[in-house]
Amino acid sequence: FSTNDVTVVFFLGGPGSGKGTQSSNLVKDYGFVHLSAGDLLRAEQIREGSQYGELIREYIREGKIVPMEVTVALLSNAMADSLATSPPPAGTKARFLIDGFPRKLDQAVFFEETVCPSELVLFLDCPEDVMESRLLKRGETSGRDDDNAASIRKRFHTFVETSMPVVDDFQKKDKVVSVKADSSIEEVYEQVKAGIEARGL
Ligand code: UP5
Ligand code: MG
Repeated sequence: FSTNDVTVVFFLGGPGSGKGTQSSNLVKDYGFVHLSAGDLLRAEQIREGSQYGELIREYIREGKIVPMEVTVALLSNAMADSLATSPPPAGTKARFLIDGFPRKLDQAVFFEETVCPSELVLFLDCPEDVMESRLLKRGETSGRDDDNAASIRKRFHTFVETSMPVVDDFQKKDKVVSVKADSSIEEVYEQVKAGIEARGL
């Protein structure tokens, strides 16, 4: 597909900051197509015949970042599929909300060079203790391999060491809309809306 036909917004924030939750709102109100890198990896992990199943399982449990070739291929395939099955109305661009990616500087560069540059980066800023209690609570029912105390600690470490530098880099380029994410779902969403509308999206 041509990058002229799509608008890409990256949606970043720590584990449990609320990316998935807020994405549903944004899909409803702004016509975004939501692509969660984590969801795509979990689907690939259980896909029959996948050569990456074991690798993905191991990386996710350890809170490590899966080699980007795998993730970028899943994302760009999902974008192409979406454009093929539900193309945007004539004269409009498809809007992709890419949740939980890029998580490492080289991934950001690689994606923007080989797939599509981003228009904006939406960042949910949430204290670790709030994210931790949300994830432990979700872990009671989520069935996610990484919603346990040990994996959560590793995910936080990776986020601080490896993923925050991506946000900081986009901030230097003035592409970030940052929203405090420790209030209610509704309150966070009001801030998200105000932030992206101020940027003309
Ligand atoms: N909740 C949400 N908002 C709330 C609010 N305002 N008030 C009260 N509760 C709130 O929310 C988490 C929980 O909190 C839910 O129970 C929700 O109801 C509640 P959610 O919206 O799911 O938060 P989210 O930020 O999406 O959390 P998630 O756990 O999905 O974040 P991660 O970034 O950790 O997970 P992801 O799926 O993106 O990645 C998982 C792993 O995949 C990574 O650790 C990594 O190993 C791998 N990965 C890669 O290797 N590469 C990638 O590019 C992407 C992922
Ligand atoms: Mg999520």
